[in-house]
Amino acid sequence: MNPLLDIHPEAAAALQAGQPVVALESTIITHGMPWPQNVETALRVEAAVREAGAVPATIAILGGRLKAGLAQAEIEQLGRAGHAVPKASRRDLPLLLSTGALGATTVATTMMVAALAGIRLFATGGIGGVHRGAETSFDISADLLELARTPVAVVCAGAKAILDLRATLEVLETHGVPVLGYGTDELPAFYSRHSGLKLPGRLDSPEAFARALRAQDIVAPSQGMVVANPIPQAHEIPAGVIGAHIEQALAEATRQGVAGAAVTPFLLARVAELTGGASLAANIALVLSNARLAAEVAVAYTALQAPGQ
Ligand code: PSU
Ligand code: MN
Repeated sequence: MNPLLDIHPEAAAALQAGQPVVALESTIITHGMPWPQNVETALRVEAAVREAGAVPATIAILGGRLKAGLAQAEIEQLGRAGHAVPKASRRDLPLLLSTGALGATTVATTMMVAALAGIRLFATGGIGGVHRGAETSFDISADLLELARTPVAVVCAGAKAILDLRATLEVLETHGVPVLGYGTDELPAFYSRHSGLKLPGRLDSPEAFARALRAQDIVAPSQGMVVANPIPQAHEIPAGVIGAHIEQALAEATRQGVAGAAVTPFLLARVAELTGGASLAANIALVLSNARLAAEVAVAYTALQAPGQ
């Protein structure tokens, strides 16, 4: 057992018994959505995982400890504090853990903690990626490098079009990370189902993803996977509608000199403001859909691990 890790008793019991567990991140709570929708959504996402037959484990840093599985009061504490909670990516862990601080885990650090706890599936909204203009800013999310070295599958709706999606796919390819579409061979673009970018493959059922994970366990046991699940049709915002708002948010970020870890939260908050409630409703719908799919894959994956399989 890792000396800095606390696994919630319910998740620990499920892992011990070989039952399905799904990790969830906390930066989406503190920096990805406004209060109180962030807390409502985090609790609904946990309920969606349970309904599909798995145990949720929301991950964060509390009091200098890595937490896999939070109490409802802890989720509320993070959600109310919002942007006041430090965003914790891989490079931030030594500082936050040694000073006893609170930290909201990104995709990268949620993967790290999930792997330490023995959790193979993780559901979120979108991953970080290569930012537009990265050829001069060098702004490439640590999420991509984590996917290359940590064996956790991230179920997401692709990456937001605030990023350079083509370059994001290229970096994932360079690092050997499988990006597989659920019922699609095109990278979903978060709010929109289509990006025009072809994926190397598609799979059409949770069982098919479970078999791919099992194959990866054998052939590349230290790598992650992106399970790209398009936003449900009814909640889609077409690229043509969201595009202008993204352009405006990007221009404001450049003008105001926003840099480093502040870039993603700035753009997410600005796009949400500019689209009114529409983008938030879409965001909530896709996270719930990803949570359900992650739980279904986790159920199928643990069935494959059962003795005699
Ligand atoms: N993309 C979203 N919503 C989010 C994030 C990304 O659509 O909430 C968050 C995730 O926690 C992701 C992080 O890991 O932003 C990426 O930040 P950065 O680009 O600074 O690595
Ligand atoms: Mn960055």
